[in-house]
Amino acid sequence: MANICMHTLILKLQDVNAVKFGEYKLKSGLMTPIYIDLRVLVSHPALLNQVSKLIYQRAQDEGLQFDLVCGVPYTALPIATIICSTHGLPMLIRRKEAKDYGTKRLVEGSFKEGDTCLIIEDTVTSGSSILETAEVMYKEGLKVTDAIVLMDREQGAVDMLASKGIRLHPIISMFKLLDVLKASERIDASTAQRVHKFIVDNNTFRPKEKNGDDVPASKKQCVERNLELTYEARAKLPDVHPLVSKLLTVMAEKQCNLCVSADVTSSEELLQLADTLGPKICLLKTHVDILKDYTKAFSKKLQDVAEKHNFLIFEDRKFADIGNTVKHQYEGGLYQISSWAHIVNAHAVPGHGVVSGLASVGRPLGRGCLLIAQMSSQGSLATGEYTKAVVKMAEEHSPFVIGFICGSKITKRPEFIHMTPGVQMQAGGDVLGQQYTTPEEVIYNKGSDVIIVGRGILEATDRLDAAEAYRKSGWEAYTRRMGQSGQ
Ligand code: 5BU
Repeated sequence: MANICMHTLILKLQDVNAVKFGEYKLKSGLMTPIYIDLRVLVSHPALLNQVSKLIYQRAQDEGLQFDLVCGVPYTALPIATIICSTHGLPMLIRRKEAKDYGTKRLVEGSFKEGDTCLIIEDTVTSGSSILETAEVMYKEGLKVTDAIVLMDREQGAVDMLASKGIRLHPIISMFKLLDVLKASERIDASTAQRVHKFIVDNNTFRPKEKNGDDVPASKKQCVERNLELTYEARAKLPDVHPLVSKLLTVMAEKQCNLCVSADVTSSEELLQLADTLGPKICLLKTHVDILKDYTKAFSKKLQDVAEKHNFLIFEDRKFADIGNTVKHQYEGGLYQISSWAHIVNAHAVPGHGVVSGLASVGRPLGRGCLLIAQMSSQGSLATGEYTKAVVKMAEEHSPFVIGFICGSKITKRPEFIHMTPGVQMQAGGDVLGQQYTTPEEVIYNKGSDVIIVGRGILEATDRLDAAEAYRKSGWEAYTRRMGQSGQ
C-alpha cells in the first residue's frame, strides 16, 4: 500500500501548493529552488488525515515503543492531535515560549519522569527543530529515541539526529519526491536536476572530527585521512554504482543494515518470510537452488515483495567457473538469476574471467556483484594474500563489483560495500564449521556494513521479533561507530 499511497500523496501535496518550485529564501538567508510549506495542510482535512495515518502507520511498522506523542509546534501540532485522538494516545504540547505567569511550564500535559516521547514533525532540513524539542523534553526528564517526519529535505537531519541518539524516520524523502514529480511530468528533468544538486551541495550536517575540525566532504580526503562517511553520504558519492547508492539509501531510510538469509526450502515460506520481515531488512539473500518448487512466477512475486518493502535481492550463488560458463549460469538455466537478483556473488579463484563473464550479463541490467574475499567457515582458505588479491580484482572491475563478502572492512574505498555472514546474537558456531560473531563485533569493531543473518532469525520462535532485534543491534553498532569516527 505504501508505494501507491506515497505516489498519490506526493502529487496531492503539490496540488495544494505544499511543494513549490522557484526561488525562495530560507530562514538561513539561502536561496532554495524548492520550498516545502506544509502549513497549508490544515485547510485540507482529507489530506491531513491521510498524512496522520501514514505517520501512525510508520510508527507501527517500525515497532516504535513510546508513552507519549509531541508534535513540533506549529505545523505538526494538528497532525499529532489527530493521531493521538484517533488512537487514544496521550499527547504533550511543547510551548515555544514559557508563560511568565501561572505554572511557567515549557511542556503541557501529564507525564512522569522516564516516559518516552515520540516526536512528530512536518518537514526537516537540518533537524534542529526536532533537536530543540527533544532538549526541552530531556530537561523535563523525558526520553526521546525516535522522531517521524513527513518530509525530509535530505540535507543532513538523519545524520545530525543520529549523532545525538535520535532515530529519524522520514515518510517522504526529497529524492523520492523529485522522482515521483518527474515521472508524473509535473517537473522537467532540468528542474529535478537543479533541485537535486542544491540538496546535495547544501547538506547542513558538518560532522566534526575529534579535534573540532569539519570532517572533509570529499571521498579522497576521507580516504586519505581514514575517516568514514555515513551510509547516506556514501550513497551520494559521484562515482558510486546506482545499486550501491540505492542500497545505502534504503539502509539509511530504514535505519537498517540487516540482510536476512532466507534459507528455506519452499517458495511459499520464502515469500511469506520476505513479506513479514520486509520492513526490517535492507536486503534478502536467497539460495534459489535449495527451493524444492522454484517457478518463474515465484521470482516475479519475490520482486513484487521487494518493491513493496523497499529491499534488494541477493542470490548467494557463489559463481566459480570460467567466464563463458558463469555467463550461462547467470542468465540462463532454470533460474535465470540475472532477471530477478539485484546482487550476486562470485569466488575470485578462477581469475578475472569469472567477473568479466558475469559483467557481460549483469552490467547492461544494472546488476552488481560481490566478491568473496573471506568466508565465515572454519579453516577457510580465503585469507591473507588471497583476500588482498580479491580486493585488487574488485578495484579493477568496479563498478560492476560493488563490494565483498568478508569478515571485516578490507578496503577504505567508500564505494564498496562490506557484507558479513556468520552472525548471531551470541558468538559460537554450528557442527558443520560455521562460525558466528555478533552484530556489535561485525559492525562496530570490524567495520563491516551489512550483517547477514540466517538461522539466528529463522530458528527463532518469533522471526519478526528476532529480525527487529538484529536490525536494532546492527543499527546501534553503526551509529556508535559513526559517533566514534567523529560523525
Ligand atoms: P546462518 O544460518 O546465519 O549460519 O546462514 C548464513 C548464510 O550465509 C548461509 O546462507 C550461508 O550459505 C551464507 N554464507 C556464510 O554463512 N558464510 C560465508 O562465508 C558465505 C555465505 Br560466502
